[in-house]
Amino acid sequence: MKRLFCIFFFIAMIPTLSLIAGRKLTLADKNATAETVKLYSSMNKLTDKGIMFGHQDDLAYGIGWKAPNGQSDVFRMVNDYPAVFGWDLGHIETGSACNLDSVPFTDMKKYAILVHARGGINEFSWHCNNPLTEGSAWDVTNPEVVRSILPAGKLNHVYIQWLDEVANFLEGLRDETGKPIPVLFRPFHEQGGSWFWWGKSLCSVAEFKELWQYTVNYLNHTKNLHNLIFVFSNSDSFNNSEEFLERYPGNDWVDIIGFDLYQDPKTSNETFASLLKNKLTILVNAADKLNKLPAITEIGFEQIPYPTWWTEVLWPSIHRFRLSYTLFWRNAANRPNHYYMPYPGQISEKDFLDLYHLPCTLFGKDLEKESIYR
Ligand code: BMA
Repeated sequence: MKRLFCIFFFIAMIPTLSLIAGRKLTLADKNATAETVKLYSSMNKLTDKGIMFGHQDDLAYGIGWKAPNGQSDVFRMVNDYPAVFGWDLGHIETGSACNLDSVPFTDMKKYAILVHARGGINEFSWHCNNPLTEGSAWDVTNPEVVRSILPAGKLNHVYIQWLDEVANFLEGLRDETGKPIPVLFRPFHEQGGSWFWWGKSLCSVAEFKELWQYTVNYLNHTKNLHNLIFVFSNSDSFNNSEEFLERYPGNDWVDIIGFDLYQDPKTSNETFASLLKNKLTILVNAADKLNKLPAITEIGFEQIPYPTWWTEVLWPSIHRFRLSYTLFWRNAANRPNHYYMPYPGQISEKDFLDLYHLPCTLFGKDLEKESIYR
C-alpha cells in the first residue's frame, strides 16, 4: 500500500518537478565491491519510494541516556530505527580511543556492524584535527594547513598516518561472512564556509580539489579500500550551482552530493522553508546534470521549538524532490539542549510520529524489505 501511495505521489508531482525517471549512476571507484555497487544502485532505486531519514550517533546516546544502556531516541518514539546512521571519525587520527563526541571507536564499530546487519546504511564524516597547528577541526588560524599536507608539503607524512588510521577503521567493518561493509564517507564537509581548516578562505579551489582527490586515491588505490561511497557535502553558503560546485572535485571522485543546512531560531519557518526549497532546487538540478545522487547531508532545528515542524515545515519543503536521504544531527548527551531529533515527551514527538507514518518517509523497516546490499 505504502508503495502504491508513493507511485501516486510521484506521478502527481511530475508536472511541478524537475525529476528524471531514475538516474543512471556509476560509482567513482571502478573496483568497488559488488555489495557497494548494489548499495549505490539500491539507494538510487529507493528515490522512487521516498526519502530516507537519518540521525547522527543514533545508537550511541540520546536525551537522558548513554551507551551501554542506550538504544535510540528515534526508536523510543516510533518503534523503528532511522534508515541512515551518521557517525564521526574525528580524533581517530590521534589514536584516541573515543571520537570527539566521546563515542568509543570500538562501540562505533559494533553499532555500524549492527546497522548493516539490520539492513540500514552507515555514513562517516570526519571532524579531523588540524594537522599543522594540532588544534581542532575548527582551528582556522593558519592558511598553510592544506598546502602542508599535500604531497609536496612538509606534513604529508602526518596526513598519510592519519589516513591510515581512517583506512584501518573502515576496512575493519566486516559483515558476518568477513566481507567489507559498504559505507558512505563524507570528508571535508562544509568546504564552502571558512570554519574548518579545509574551508574556503584557507585553501585555493585547486588545493581543495587536490586534497579530495589525493584522499580518495589513497584510500582506493594505496589502501585498497573498495567499500566506500564518497559524499561531497557543501555548507549552505551558495546561491547558484556555480557556487555550489565551486570546489566539486569532479565526477570521477564523488558519488553523492549534498549540503548542510540548519534552521536558526531567528529564521521564521516560512523563510527557512523557502531557503531549503531554493537550495534543493539547485542541488537536484546539479545532481541530474552530473548523474549523482542528491542528499541533505546534515539538517535540523536545535530543540525543535515548533510542535508541528516536521509535517508543516520540513516535509512540505523537501517531499517534491527526488532525494536520497536527509540526516538529522545528534541528540547530545554531553551538551544541554543540543538535539535535533525529538525524544519521548518532546513537544514535536506526536508530529514526528505523523511524519513517520507518511507513505514516502523511509525508515529502518522500509529498508529491511528491500535487501539493499545483495
Ligand atoms: C557540532 C556539534 C558539536 C560536535 C560536532 C561534531 O555540530 O554537535 O558538539 O562536537 O558537531 O560532531
